[in-house]
Amino acid sequence: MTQLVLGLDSSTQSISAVVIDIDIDEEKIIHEAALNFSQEFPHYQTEDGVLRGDDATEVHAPPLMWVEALDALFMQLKDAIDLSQVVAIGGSGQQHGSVYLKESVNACLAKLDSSSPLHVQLVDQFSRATSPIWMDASTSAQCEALAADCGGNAALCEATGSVAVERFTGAQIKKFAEQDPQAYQDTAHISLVSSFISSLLVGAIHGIDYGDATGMNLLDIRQRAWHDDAVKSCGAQLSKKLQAAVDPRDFIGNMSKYMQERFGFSADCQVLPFSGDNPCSLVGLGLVEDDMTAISLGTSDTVFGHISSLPETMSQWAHTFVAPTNNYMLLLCFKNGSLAREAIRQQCGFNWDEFTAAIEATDPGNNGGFMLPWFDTEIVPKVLTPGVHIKEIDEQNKAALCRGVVESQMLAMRLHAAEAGLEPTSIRATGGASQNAAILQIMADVFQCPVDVLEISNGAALGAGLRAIQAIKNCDWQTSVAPYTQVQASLRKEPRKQFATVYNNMLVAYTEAEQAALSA
Ligand code: ADP
Ligand code: XUL
Repeated sequence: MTQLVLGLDSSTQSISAVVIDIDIDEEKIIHEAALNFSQEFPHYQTEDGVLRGDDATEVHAPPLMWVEALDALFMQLKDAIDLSQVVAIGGSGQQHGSVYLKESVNACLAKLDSSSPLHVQLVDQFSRATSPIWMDASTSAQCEALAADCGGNAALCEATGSVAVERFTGAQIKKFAEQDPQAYQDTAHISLVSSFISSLLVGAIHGIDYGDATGMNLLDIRQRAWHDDAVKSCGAQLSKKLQAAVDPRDFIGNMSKYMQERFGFSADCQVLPFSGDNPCSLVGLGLVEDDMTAISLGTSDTVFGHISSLPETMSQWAHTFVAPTNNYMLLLCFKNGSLAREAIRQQCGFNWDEFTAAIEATDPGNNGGFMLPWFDTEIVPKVLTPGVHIKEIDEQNKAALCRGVVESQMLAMRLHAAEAGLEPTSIRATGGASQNAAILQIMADVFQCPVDVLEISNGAALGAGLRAIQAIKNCDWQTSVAPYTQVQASLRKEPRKQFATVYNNMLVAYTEAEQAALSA
């Protein structure tokens, strides 16, 4: 009998699914589907999936929209495939966003009527109508207090994997508890986007998985248990509202009766706790062993990789999350990614082909010219006042500016990734700018390791599905993910050894310039 696995991703703008056939000699993705929140569910009045208030730092989303979208996606999938063949489901959610539920939610989930959509029956179960999401930056005061309550940011980072961060859930809960104590008291359960959706599937609220829990500033990353001081700082009785965190590798239950009756799932279909989109993408890119690192060149650039043990000292630049393997992942986010490359391209009046030709017309090392590419405020390193510092580049020399911005970004990534404990021996590149071969060659030369590209459009949903395959087959991670995460051999960029010294020297100059700018 055909066995299918479903990978779901509830992201900021859409919910999507990949369906994988796991028959021994025929492993393949047989179906993909997606629904865009703002386009398909305009009655929630979101823009690109989010609600913005008068205060620009506050960004929320309506959790009921996610519920309606889940129901609609399953209705669509039911028409396209035989859902009774799905043996396991894994899922991913945008990280950090939190859902606030009343005591009655479990009773409601237990007696759902399969003739009626999920959102109609859940409408009264939220103690907070909207969910703060990862784009919310309104909690600086709470971050300061949380860090102070936990012995300072270095101690908090050592304990939970990250310094206090505005979008992380701890500070978001703390703000809610302070500003609306009655609604906080009426909240019996706090879920993340990920655990909320998997709770809907099994028909009962369950604990958050270790991976997404490390995006909250609340989990003791070593003990895999709530951190007493952090939890106390963020709200009264908080650990009760959270339940114990769960292992991302263990199924939490089977599809509920409602899901079976409404969509035709089998009673034997097992559900893994959903996790964050970044942990799931790690698996979707095939990064399940050490020394495997990915660089995503999107709006922001991110460097992330799998590590099997924690570094001696946790980097305050990086976020350390528990990975779906139950080991760890490091993630560094550079805000001035495509933003900086596009700013230089526009300043030069180039299209991408001209930008690429300009890079190719210049020499590696750019005759010593580079820049600190802080067109906007920066996360790594923390730069609050934007400013581009050009070093040894004639600003009329367009080609040197194009090479300069890319080389400088790669140097910054190499520098800070190494500080966090990531020294890649191979890199998998993804994101919009990874289609640019000249940029990939600079990456290979600066890091002095091969760079591969994967053709994956939805790494989070795929990774979620691969997590479920690993759990159902109970085989090693590499065997589970390798068939789906093959690199395109013809696109590989090899490092050119003759430029190793050039970039080692440049790294020293870059580091000194960065330190000087930060201490100015
Ligand atoms: P997001 O983070 O929003 O998902 P993407 O991964 O889709 O972003 O990347 C989009 C970015 O890719 C664009 O902003 C653009 O700067 C960049 N991009 C697209 N084509 C090229 C190219 N040929 N060379 C370099 N950058 C490119
Ligand atoms: C990671 C982060 C985002 C969200 C949304 O810390 O905030 O990547 O997970 O995708």
